[in-house]
Amino acid sequence: MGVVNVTPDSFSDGGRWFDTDAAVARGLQLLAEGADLLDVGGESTRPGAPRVPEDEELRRVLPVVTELADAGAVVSVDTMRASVAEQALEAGARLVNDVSGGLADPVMARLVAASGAPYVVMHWRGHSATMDDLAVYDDVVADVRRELLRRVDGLLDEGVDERQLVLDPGLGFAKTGEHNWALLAHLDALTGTGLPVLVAASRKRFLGHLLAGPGREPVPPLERDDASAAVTALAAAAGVWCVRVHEALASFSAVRVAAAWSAAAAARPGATR
Ligand code: PMM
Repeated sequence: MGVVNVTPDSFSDGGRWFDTDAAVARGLQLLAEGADLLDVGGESTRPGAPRVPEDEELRRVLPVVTELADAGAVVSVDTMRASVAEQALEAGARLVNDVSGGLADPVMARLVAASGAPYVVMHWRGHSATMDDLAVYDDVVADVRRELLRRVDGLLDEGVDERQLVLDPGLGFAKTGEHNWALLAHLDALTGTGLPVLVAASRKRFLGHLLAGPGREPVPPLERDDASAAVTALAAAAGVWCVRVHEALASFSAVRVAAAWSAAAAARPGATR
């Protein structure tokens, strides 16, 4: 899944694809580099970010969704608002990616149920303005799994079909770097549910800290792509369904390496996987 952020202020690529034509061109480039899906979003969720008004989010997202869908892309809309999801689906989007897992907008679950579209349910505890204060867990892997499965139950109660659901641990959303690493190292806690899993580590702050080393300023987002691709390889090997990334080419290669590796492991006589 290639990221098309139509925002002036995303931490990872803020402003680079803010204009409709630039965003569409970026989407087409990601497809050419191997992306299967394009995730179009109009609201930055970086820590501390204010909310974008609905009309502004629609103004950013709809023309880009329309043009990319018309060009044949499988488009996902990255939104917490049911109204935006609904109009994006009408404009040709085929997935809804909701970082709040339905918690930010009480209408979202019913909209998703009625649409039948695949729905990414991310682990979320609160809006960007406050989320860093909510990064408190007893056991982050068990807590995130339990809270996500509670969301799944809530969504099923509102008529969403289990086959629509994709789980996402929500790296960086009310999570410290240590929390993110624990979640990545224990992806089996989510893949073991039997639902498809999406991981979005690309260019996130914890990778910047890792590369800089202890006590140093994190390396800037545009220098985190190699580390992002390394996460893709390991996540793919761990059985995730999708990785959400800003650069498609290296992750496309990483996914192919992981697939060849797993196939060879399974092909050995007597192999159990
Ligand atoms: N992270 C961001 C935006 N959308 N969607 C999902 N499903 N999971 C995420 O972790 C996620 C997301 C923030 O990153 P960006 O500003 O680079 O888009």
